[in-house]
Amino acid sequence: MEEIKKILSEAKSDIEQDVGLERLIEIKNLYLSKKGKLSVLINKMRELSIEEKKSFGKELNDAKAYVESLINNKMVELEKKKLNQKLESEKIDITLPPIDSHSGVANPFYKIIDEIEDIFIGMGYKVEKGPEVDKDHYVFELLNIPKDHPARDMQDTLYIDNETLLRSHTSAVQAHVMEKAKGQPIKIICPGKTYRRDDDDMTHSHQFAQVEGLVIDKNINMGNLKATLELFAKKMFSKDSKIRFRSSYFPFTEPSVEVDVSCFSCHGKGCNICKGSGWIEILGAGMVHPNVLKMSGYDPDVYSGFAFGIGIERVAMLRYGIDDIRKFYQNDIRFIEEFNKKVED
Ligand code: FA5
Repeated sequence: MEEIKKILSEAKSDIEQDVGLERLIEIKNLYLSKKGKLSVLINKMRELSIEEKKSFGKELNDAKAYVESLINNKMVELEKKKLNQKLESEKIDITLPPIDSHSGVANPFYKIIDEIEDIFIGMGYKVEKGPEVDKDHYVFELLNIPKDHPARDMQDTLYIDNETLLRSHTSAVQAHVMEKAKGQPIKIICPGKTYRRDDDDMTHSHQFAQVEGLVIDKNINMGNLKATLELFAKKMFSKDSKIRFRSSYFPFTEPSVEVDVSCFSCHGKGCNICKGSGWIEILGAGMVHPNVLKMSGYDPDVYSGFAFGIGIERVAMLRYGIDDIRKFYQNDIRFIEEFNKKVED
């Protein structure tokens, strides 16, 4: 009995030391394994009477159970400690300011296209797409501009070979859409990039974008065109901005007009942006020429139509007070961010 008490107190003091998990398992083996200090005391039973065996056996079992419970409690305590240490080392201070990160923003150019599309979709237009690298046939021939026509000089074109070119206007899409429509009514817009050998300045770029519009049906007239463009201008700019129609010439429309909007910078007084005129030209338009209708399979005595080509960057410049078209293509992140702020406001 004395020995049980002695071993028990040894075990208690061993367990109470500042031990780790590994050492605790060693202690468990030291006292409770088959050859452990407490387990081997069973051999003493042989020397005892039946009565003594009973009380010694009980004392020994109780001692083993006690040591086991001490070890289990210590194990729970050590695991808790380990978990707390882990939590402490992985602690996140949610009060710290976030790391400054730059997320990408859409190029302003696409935001303007979205805005223009929304306005025309609201008027019942469908959005079409056409190729940027196109055939002379679609960019010129089907638009009433044959090979030796002087109107080809109106747009200095970038050719890839004799027949293939970078489209100089989105009007090329008119020809594609009419070909597909096979004599049926049309009401589409087509936004896209265009290319010309123009000299770059504040309002001109060799690469720019247009939105083409085309409506063909019975009884379409110039009044419909005017109302459509006026509504577009009112929605895109303020109600106060002024619009001016100037008669013009395009081989694929008759009559033809150019449409100007009052200059955003000088409000019509004249400045270097509008070259002193007070106006900035944003689009060309007109009634689809009977030859164009005929070439694409429409009877001009039954069908008529109007078309327009809007300069997208010019619209963006007017709408958001951007003074130089070249900023759209320089990819300066400061400009893109500043522009996005203006759009969100
Ligand atoms: C045309 O391109 C005709 N296809 C428009 C048209 C369509 C007329 C349908 C009739 C019917 P124009 O060359 O004027 O027309 O260009 C139209 C618009 O594109 C201009 O008003 C202007 O806003 C823009 N634009 C033209 N050249 C440039 C350039 N170099 N840089 C930026 N914008 C330009």
